[in-house]
Amino acid sequence: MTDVIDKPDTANPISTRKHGDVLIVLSNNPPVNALGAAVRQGLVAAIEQAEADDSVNAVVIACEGQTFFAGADITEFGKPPVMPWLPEVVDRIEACSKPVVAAIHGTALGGGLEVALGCHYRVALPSAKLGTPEVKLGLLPGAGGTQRLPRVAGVRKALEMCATGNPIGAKEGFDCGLIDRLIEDDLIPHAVGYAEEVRDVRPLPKSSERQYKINECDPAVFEEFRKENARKFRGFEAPDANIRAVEFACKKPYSEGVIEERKLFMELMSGTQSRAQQYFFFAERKAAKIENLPEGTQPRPVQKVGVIGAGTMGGGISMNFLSASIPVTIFEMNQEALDRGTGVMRKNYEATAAKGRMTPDQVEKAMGLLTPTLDFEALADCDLIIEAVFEQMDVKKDIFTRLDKTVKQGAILASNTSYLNIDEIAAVTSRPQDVVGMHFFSPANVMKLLEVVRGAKTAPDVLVTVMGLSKKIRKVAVVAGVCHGFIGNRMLMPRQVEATKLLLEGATPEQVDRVHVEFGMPMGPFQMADLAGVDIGWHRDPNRIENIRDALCAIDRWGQKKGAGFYDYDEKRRPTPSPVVQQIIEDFAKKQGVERRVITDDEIVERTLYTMVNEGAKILEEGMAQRASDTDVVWVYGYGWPVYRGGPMFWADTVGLQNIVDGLKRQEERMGGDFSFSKLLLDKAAAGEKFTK
Ligand code: T1G
Repeated sequence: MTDVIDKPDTANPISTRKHGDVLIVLSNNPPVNALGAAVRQGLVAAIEQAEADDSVNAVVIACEGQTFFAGADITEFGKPPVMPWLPEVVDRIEACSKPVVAAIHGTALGGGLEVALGCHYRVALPSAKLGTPEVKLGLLPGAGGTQRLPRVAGVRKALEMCATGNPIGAKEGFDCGLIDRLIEDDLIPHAVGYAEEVRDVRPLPKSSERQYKINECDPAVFEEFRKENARKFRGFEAPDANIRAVEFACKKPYSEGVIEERKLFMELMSGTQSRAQQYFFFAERKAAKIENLPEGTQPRPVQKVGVIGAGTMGGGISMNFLSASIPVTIFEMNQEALDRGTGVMRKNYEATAAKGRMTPDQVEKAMGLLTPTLDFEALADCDLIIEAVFEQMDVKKDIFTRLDKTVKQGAILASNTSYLNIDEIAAVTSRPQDVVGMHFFSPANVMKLLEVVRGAKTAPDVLVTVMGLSKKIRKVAVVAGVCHGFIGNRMLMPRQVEATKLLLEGATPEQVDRVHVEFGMPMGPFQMADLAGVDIGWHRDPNRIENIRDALCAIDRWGQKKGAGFYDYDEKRRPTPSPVVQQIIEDFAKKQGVERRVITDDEIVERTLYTMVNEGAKILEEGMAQRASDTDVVWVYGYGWPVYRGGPMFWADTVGLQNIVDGLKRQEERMGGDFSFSKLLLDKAAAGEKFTK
């Protein structure tokens, strides 16, 4: 859009100006032209102005700044509604007696796309994106989108956009009929030209009146779509509501469809899932903010990244930067390891290209930015070096000692450690202020979470640099303090401890895992152990058997990679309960004199998830996380906590902190009274407070 934007007048974000007989309606409501009350009022006023002015024969609606309207103003949700409602605004635009053209750039999302659908025509820059991401907020398009979109773009496209929330590009929009013309550049002048072309076309093409794309729809598409996405939509309410709304558009006239849409919208809006997903939308953005930084802290330039270790993590980490067009020098100790690592990276890229998500040229471009080396000195001129080697403190200390002697001053020295003490690592260097933790989650080129571990001496500009870089490499970064396991893994530990104790007391691995999967987790603790490797952190001495895990590892039951762990696996890695494991559990229980009993599903939730909440509260009270919502961001993006439950701390608020405390007190009795409560949790429960807003 135009480079220089007048200072926004937030009270009057909509301005109009005439170009010949075309009225240009412009929104200037940074940062994303959200359709707040003033914008809605301004749009209606502009349409009235166009109607009243006989010298106006057409209208163009466009936006200043980074994007066309990016949706309703989410900050207005839950507050008393201010007229006009968005559906009325969209209907008013469509009812205009003169053609209205939407000029789209950036991301026309949610209510923004609905405004565009209310227009008679839509033109867009090729770089523009169009979407209905309401489902990601636990909602559905509530301003006619579920009824207009299938009529314009077709039913299957509408289902995909509404139920998944994934945007499409302008070209795809043009191909399906959602966009009438792609404008290469100078969007507004060309949109005005388009408006001049269509000024006399009648009848005006109204999205709500188009029927042919509805009529050609095969009713079987709905069940097919549900089946195709059953796994992805499991546990969520909003996707099926979106499907039902679109289905309704195919059965009933528009006037009835919008009533059904409104009913479904209000049901979702009043539900816990939508509240959780709206909370999470802001939680994710809040995580990017670092509290109490010196004013004006600027990032250091990062033109070149070094990665030490070309194993699974080092390779995955490197791919994040290569995909963001940042050159990477990757160091290994021997050629065989280096070749294996770079080979895996290429294979991963080629697999992505095979799915059509990258072109072969992009693969070559990414791999072309990679410099494999056996020469440690080759890291000397990197601006950021990330160590991704064996999780052992002396190995890491040795590397950081070498880095300190080799790498230019001002470079950032990061460790990918998932548990170890960053301050201890920093202490072996002469530059602890340049040392930081960057804990990527495996597979590093896929998982979005990045824990940025702030050492006691980590400089503010190092943090600002890494947080900014994380956005560039499409990660969601959360700042963590230096403690064992930082945020995510530290909360994982008590969950695993309780899950294992439940086995001794009478639960089975499949029961514990089923409870977690029914809760909404992608897998339970024992499925996760088998996937990651039961032998992670094992002392490797088959004669030293102190717990169930030792017993499994001692007989080579290391998890999926060995075809057996807590479960037995067939050649397709399908799990079945193992009598061998059950016997091991019972033998251990007997040896430890544990009285086995029937364990209820509710107890499993209490024992595993309430203890996680308690640990999360300790993390907060120790200042190891900046805010409770950061903990939630870690667990949603790092471990697959169902976003429709907000995250462990949001969920605890919905359970009620006093109920959490009561559940933990029941546990304390079972344990003979030595449960370590978080003081913050006890205080908040006693005061009737919450962790999250
Ligand atoms: N309302 C209010 N604030 C919003 C907003 C919105 N819709 N979208 C973004 N912001 C804020 C955000 O909180 C952040 O604030 C700043 O803008 C920059 O955002 C009736 C009911 C548009 C792709 O779901 O996907 O329409 O942290 O960091 O990375 O059917 O924002 O700076 O204070 O994300 O460049 C549907 C949500 C709403 C779109 C830009 N629309 N937004 O990404 O910036 S529901 C959405 C986005 C609806 C109707 C229904 C992204 C973006 P702060 P950002 P970005």
